[in-house]
Amino acid sequence: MRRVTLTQFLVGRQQSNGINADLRLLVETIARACKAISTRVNKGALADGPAGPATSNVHGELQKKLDVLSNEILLEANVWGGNLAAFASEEEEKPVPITEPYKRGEYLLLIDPLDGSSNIDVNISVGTIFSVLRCPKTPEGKFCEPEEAAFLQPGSRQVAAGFAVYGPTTVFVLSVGDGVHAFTLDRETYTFVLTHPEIRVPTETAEFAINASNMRRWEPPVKRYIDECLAGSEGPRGKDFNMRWVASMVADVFRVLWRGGIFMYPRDSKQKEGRLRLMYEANPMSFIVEQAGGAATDGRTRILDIQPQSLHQKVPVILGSREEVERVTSYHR
Ligand code: AFP
Repeated sequence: MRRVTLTQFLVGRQQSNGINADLRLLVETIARACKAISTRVNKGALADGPAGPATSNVHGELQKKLDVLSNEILLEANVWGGNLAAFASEEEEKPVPITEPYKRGEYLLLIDPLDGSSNIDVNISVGTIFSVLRCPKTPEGKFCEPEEAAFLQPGSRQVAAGFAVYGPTTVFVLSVGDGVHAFTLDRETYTFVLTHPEIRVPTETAEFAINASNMRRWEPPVKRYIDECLAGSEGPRGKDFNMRWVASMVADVFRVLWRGGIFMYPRDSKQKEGRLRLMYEANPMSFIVEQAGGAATDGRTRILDIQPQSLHQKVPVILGSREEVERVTSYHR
């Protein structure tokens, strides 16, 4: 099969008017930054110089140096292209507007620079998640000031989204609104090569992903769904289920995309809005899963329909094989 690189794929989408040059440059720049992050992640403890002062992010979470470095790599890569109005990140309290001497463009980029970072020290896959929106315009047609309010758009307004998984291979998963495609990093040529075109989430599954240690805190519909899975072939589902939980959303979601499954981080009596962030975790992953034929709700509402209230708000997440998500959502109703 002829190898198609990410650049060739994007040029093809541009020529068929699926995307414009600015969006193509944005995706290529993000992918290039992910290559740099992948190289740094793969060095692991070999790369750490003298232990620098640990810092904490806006949520008070201890930032491992790689979180901070990944955020810097993505910001520096995207500041000069003239295609972004501003940049929002899990690691930045406020959006970072593009300022002089750089030119602003029409897009807003939101990222989780290093998702799953608590897994770094134990050599488990981590990744980068990104979401692209358009900067809103005033009635006169001028771009709005790219402050927090400009970002608070429902996930259905995303023009592109995706994620990288830094695992046994580095995979770059992308949708520009016409399906989901994954590219594997060829470390000999250092290029992303199309390896998983037109990914479709299997509608049925026998595999669920949830952090079962929270079981005592779940709401009844979630408890009912998981109990039925655990009852297996003797229970109402009439088949046995398997469980996986990597605790890196990028790894769990890639598995769901490729072999089916349901991924759940529901609200519970302790984490009342769940744990995952709407704008740069749930929305991009929900966009990808829906583009691959799956479904994503917060238990009651389609995630992409949620009107955000703040940049770092959390949301319960139930996503994956459409039949399973619809079952869990029906239990909530
Ligand atoms: P970290 O980035 O703090 O490791 O959190 C990862 C994450 O946001 C998401 O990637 C996982 O699905 C989820 O949290 C794991 O949460 P638990 O540690 O509660 O299982």
